[in-house]
Amino acid sequence: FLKGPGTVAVVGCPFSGGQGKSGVDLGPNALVERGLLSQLSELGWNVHYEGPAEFDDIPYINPNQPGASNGREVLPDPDIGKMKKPRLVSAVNQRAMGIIRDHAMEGRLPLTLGGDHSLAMATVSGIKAKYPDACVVWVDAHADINTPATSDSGNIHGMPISFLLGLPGTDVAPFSDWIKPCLKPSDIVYIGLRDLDVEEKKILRDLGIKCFTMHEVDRLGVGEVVKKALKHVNPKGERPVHLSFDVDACDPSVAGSTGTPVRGGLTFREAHYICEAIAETGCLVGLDIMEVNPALGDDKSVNETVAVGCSLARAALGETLL
Ligand code: 6HN
Ligand code: MN
Ligand code: MN
Ligand code: MN
Repeated sequence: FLKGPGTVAVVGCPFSGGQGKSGVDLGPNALVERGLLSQLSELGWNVHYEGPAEFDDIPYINPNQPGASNGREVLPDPDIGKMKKPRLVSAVNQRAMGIIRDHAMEGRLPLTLGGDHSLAMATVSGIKAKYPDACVVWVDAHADINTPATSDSGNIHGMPISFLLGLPGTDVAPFSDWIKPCLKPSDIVYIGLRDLDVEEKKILRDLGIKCFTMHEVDRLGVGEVVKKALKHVNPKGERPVHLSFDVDACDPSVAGSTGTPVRGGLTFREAHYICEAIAETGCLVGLDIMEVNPALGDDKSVNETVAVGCSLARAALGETLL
């Protein structure tokens, strides 16, 4: 698979429907306007960008969002069980999955800019379509492994992993029309966890999913954590790696402009080290930078969070300190 800078396909996904706060849909443009595309070119990548993905014509828009209908027909999107905006989230992810899969099929490395983390349904499904043996490194304060039944919030950005694993209760339309359970518990490793729902802890333990919480980062140091994490999912260094980075993995003092900040997170260097170490493997085939919300926090927080989103992407795509 990909070694060294080739073509990166930047896929902006301006989408907030997997959670309740508006503004995360502004993340992709904020990252691009900060200069991400030219920064990646300077690293030697051939940068392919077609503008943000177009979701406005998907008819299940949030009826509470002012002006969101644009005069178009709005189909109702009542909850399915606890899931909020299920038809919208499914339709957006189905479209994004096609875009990401096609870029991967063309040999490009998809860099998906969120948008909320429900979009990982699309990114992981798209990467797995091209690289069936891919493993996933999930860097997040949260495990995003609630099922529609275990979720307290009903927010689908807390559920993508349960759909990708095909856990009980996820075989439900409209998601089941297109999501194929494509991950095994041994295909994923978490780094940075510190805010898990009770039911999520039970799922993680029952399935034996490898987790390096902030407790392990504290005890072992980030260098050892990444080494062990990669040894778990990619022991021979032969598997393609997808990195899904939720910026709320970082401490709020580093990336505060995000919808579900949790204190006690990764330092600036720890977060970048994870990306640098994955870049060094030469195995990266897909990258997500998720949950940057430029509508939250003061100007300083927004500026720093957007800058960190860019610098994490650069680090994962090979930027070195020397
Ligand atoms: N994220 N576990 C909580 C929930 O609502 O299910 C939080 C999820 C956060 C999701 O940050 O991508
Ligand atoms: Mn997340
Ligand atoms: Mn999170
Ligand atoms: Mn719960």
